[in-house]
Amino acid sequence: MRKHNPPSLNLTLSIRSACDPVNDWKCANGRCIDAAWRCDADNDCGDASDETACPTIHPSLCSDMMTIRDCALMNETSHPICMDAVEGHKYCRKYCGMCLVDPNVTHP
Ligand SMILES: [Ca+2]
Repeated sequence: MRKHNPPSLNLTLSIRSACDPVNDWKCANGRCIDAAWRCDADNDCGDASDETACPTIHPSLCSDMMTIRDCALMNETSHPICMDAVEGHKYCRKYCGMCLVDPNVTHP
């Protein structure tokens, strides 16, 4: 039997009206994005609201070398990665928020 393509794709699927409270972040324009996309230096909302009111970490200090699970594990060791602002934000860019709860963390 020959496959056939659906007559049209529903392009509205990517614009959800309700954000998942756990996994999503709601843009100022109402769009929902993956919460991990907030403050990752990419304009994912379209209005850049996901890149406003971000932690005062210079984007150049951040990269995506570790997963959120990796970062969580690193924070559970005897030398939590979040106690070192440089390393923490270098390796856990998308999860910088994980490292901003301790006021003793020093920033370069
Ligand atoms: Ca973003």
